[in-house]
Amino acid sequence: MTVREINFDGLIGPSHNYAGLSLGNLASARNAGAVSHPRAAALQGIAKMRSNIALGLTQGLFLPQWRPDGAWLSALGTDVSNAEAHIRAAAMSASSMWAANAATVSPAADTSDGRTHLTVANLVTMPHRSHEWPQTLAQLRLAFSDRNAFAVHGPVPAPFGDEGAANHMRLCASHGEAGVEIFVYGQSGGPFPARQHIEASKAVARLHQLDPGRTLFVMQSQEAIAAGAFHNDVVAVANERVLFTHEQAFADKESFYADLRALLPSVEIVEVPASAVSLTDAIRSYIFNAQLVTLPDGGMALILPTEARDMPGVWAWLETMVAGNGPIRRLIPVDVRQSMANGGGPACLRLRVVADPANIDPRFLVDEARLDEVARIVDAYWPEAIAPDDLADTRLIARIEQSWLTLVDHLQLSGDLMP
Ligand code: SUG
Repeated sequence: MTVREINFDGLIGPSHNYAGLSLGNLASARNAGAVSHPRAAALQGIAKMRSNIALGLTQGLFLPQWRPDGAWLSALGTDVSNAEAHIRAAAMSASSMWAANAATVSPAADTSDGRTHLTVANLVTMPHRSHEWPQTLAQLRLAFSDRNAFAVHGPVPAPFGDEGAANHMRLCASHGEAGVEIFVYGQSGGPFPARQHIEASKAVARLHQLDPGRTLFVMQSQEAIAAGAFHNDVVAVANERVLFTHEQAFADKESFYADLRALLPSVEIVEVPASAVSLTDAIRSYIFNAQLVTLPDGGMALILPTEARDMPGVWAWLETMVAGNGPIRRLIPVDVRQSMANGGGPACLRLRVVADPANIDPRFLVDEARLDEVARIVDAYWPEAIAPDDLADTRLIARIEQSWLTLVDHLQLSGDLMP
């Protein structure tokens, strides 16, 4: 059995647009009303996947969702032509691209029944994301249908907000070994919503049959949420025995670090001080919304957005870090600017699953050749640009629907995923 980390990226959908829907996500607010470029966006995401494959990493793919979400509009007693603008925008959102919010994943080594558990995130805090889970769950049930290897759970019930892996970290000696799972939650009361509720985190830990002695619940700092860290993965990322974090990410970092060190003595905490990179600059540059990966030669690399390279102070700190003796040896900037303009960096675009690829439906795994095919469809069908007023245009809607149908048909998933 070859258990390894697989990164499932959400392909950026043909309805990608900037509707300013996410209160507390500063990039989404800043770019509200801007013209989006869905084709370029999807090709940027594909280029990131290609670059990760070239590094020797295993790559998976989640499909965009059917948009506009007619089932959701119908449950609201309307349809895309008659809906109010904000409801229409929510029904058209391509937000499922941010696969880190698709589910929380606990690898088999951590669970008492020896299966990999996945709980689809309910995303109840933001209306445009609250209707993602049924289509996400349908894909998870297909991709991870092997019941000996996987257990796929439905969403934790409202009102307990759950935003999936974006608020979950796992530290371990190596991917295949038992780890410490860390659930990061927020407390409401600040200027922006806290999207991850502690009761949702506790429910996921129970559903996944985790060892309570190796599970930590850690509160996000209020300053981090107020500065725009709407998910913990905007201020911290973990891989194997390394935690890369901003010093202001957690409400009580000393007790968190002490608990972590007691459970995993080999843990290495790479902390970025606020004196070097302020929370504001961390969130502008998204240095923590990076994919921290173990390369086949054993060294670790940080796959981070080009925005981090474009901020001289931030980049200088990172270059000093990799020149030192720490565990992170390489910096790999990737251009995902279209996603970044809605607050989604390289780490938001992927869901990590530690498993044996042989147990996964191969339609959800990609190599260079399959990405070539997907890129050809994106090139031929995805709209070039979408302005906010276009969302009501029936020709645009027909094109978005045609794009999705062509892709899903090509990947031989239409029989399973038709809305
Ligand atoms: O939920 N943006 C997403 C970004 C999610 C990033 N994911 C992680 N950090 N893991 C969000 O706020 C903006 C959509 C808009 O405004 O049109 C949006 O949904």
